[in-house]
Amino acid sequence: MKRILTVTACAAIIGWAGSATALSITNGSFETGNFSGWSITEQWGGSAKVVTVAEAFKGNTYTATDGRYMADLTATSFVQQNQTWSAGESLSFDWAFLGMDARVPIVNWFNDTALFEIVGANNVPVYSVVLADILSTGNYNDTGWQTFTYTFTTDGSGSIRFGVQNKTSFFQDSVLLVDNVRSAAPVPEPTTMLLFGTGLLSLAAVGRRRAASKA
Ligand SMILES: [Ca+2]
Ligand SMILES: [Ca+2]
Repeated sequence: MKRILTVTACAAIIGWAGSATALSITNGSFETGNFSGWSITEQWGGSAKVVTVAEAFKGNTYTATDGRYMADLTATSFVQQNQTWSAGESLSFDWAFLGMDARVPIVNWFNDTALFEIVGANNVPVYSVVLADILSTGNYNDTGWQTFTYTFTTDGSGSIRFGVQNKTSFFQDSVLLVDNVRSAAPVPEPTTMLLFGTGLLSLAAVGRRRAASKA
């Protein structure tokens, strides 16, 4: 009987471990002071830096939302990190868009654009959202710090990617600040919780019997 209970407890623990979050963000707050754990793409004079302070066009000053450092992505540049994820997991991060350009109406020139993307294993974006652009923010305007949360709908692997694109010209480089990239654990499934609970009860039973036999 004791052996059966112990096996049940082990099975419960394995079941619990199997439901742990699969996302594992490395250096998501950039507190190493660099892009350790991230890969960088810089195009057309853009640059990706880790900084402690950034200034918007109209003079607003930005500092990190978590710790001391944050990512400063100046158009056109991206950073990305390989990840594996499970359906139901969530990813959150803080971001601010510092518009450094003026959009030309109708033709939409110079509409610098900040993006968050999920990139599939074949390096093709499977999800892409415009966090902000000059159109939504206003000429030479900045958004203040915002938080974005994305919930994965299927199991998968690939990369998470942040960046900002210069549009129409390579001048007046808008900036995307990112900090505190973090995962949120999925809600455990009821069957897992039941199994885990059964395991705890079994462990308690074994412990009680051991205590009784010693006494
Ligand atoms: Ca940070
Ligand atoms: Ca620009």
